[in-house]
Amino acid sequence: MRIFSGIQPTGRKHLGNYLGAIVQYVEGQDRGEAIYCIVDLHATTVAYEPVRLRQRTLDTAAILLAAGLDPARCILFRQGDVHEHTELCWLLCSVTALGELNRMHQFRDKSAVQRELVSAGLLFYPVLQAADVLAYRAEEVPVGEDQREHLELMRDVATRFNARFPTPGSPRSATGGEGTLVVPEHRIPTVAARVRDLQEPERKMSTTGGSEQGTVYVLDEPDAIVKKFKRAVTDSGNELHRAPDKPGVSNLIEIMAAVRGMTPEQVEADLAGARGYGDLKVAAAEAVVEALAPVRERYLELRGDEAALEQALAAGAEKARVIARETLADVREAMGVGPPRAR
Ligand code: AQP
Repeated sequence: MRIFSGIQPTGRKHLGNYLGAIVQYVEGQDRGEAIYCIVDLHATTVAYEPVRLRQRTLDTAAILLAAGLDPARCILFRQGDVHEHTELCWLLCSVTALGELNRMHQFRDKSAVQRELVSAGLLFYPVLQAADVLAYRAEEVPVGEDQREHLELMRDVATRFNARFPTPGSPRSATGGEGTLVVPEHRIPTVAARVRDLQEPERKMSTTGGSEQGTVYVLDEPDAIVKKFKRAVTDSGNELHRAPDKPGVSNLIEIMAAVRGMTPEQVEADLAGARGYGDLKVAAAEAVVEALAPVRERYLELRGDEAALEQALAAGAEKARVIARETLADVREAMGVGPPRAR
């Protein structure tokens, strides 16, 4: 089983990124051949500062390593170091429908808030994302719920490519069809797939567009985490169980379940003796502090050694390139691009 996922280098990774993606990445190392990419090229699709992008790439690498990624058990690299991603992105454009890109929620939401320029990169973001995954012929992509739409587009692109450019004898796709590209499946967690903003529980916790007080960062100090949970917006009533009209309480229960490795039902049963929302907030804060404090401590140790982080990313890129180069050669061959492949 080959697993691939990408994460943007925003230094301030939050609890949604942690539960929706990072925890799954760590667990993926035990289930298969895990490949994880810090997608610096994706981060250039909105306004950004070049110097900060480099810094944040290292921040993100340090967070991932602190959370438990082990370069001996996975491939961790920076997207911009493996040029095959951008070439494949261009080649996949030939089988990507413009209308589909225009309809993507993320494009619509993010383009609406760009003040100076809506870049074409923002529109093509999901094609580059498709290239990231398809370059490795990954079978599984761990992501949060917000990426479901992009995963569907990626599957359409791979299926369309295989149909448009058939190559006999190429690897079998995950869906059973023959083709150069593997059609991947998403892996969305069953609990906390969409962690919500603590202040605005109808919205997802988010790097852009969320509230500062409602966003718990992986690197927040324990006191700050406790404060944010204590101020979390809850709902009317005082029952400690999940319900569609209780997004705030449901969110806290799901967060607790995810960090404790329990089901939400077990959390609800444990809370049977609790006195109300105050107890729930304290219990959720304690559970999150317990999970994030060691990550923060390890991060502080790792982040100081930039040369070691750069070296780890470079070593990961070497390994990634070997796999991506092979796929690109097959894609070029199938599409009739460049000279025939020497075998
Ligand atoms: N609220 C969330 N709950 C669960 N999973 C989430 N993810 C993001 N938000 C939540 C998952 O985190 C992974 C990395 O996302 P990214 O690379 O897009 O990083 P980001 O830009 O910092 O994440 P945001 O917060 O989603 O940014 P905005 O809101 O600015 O677009 C992905 O697997 C994602 O599903």
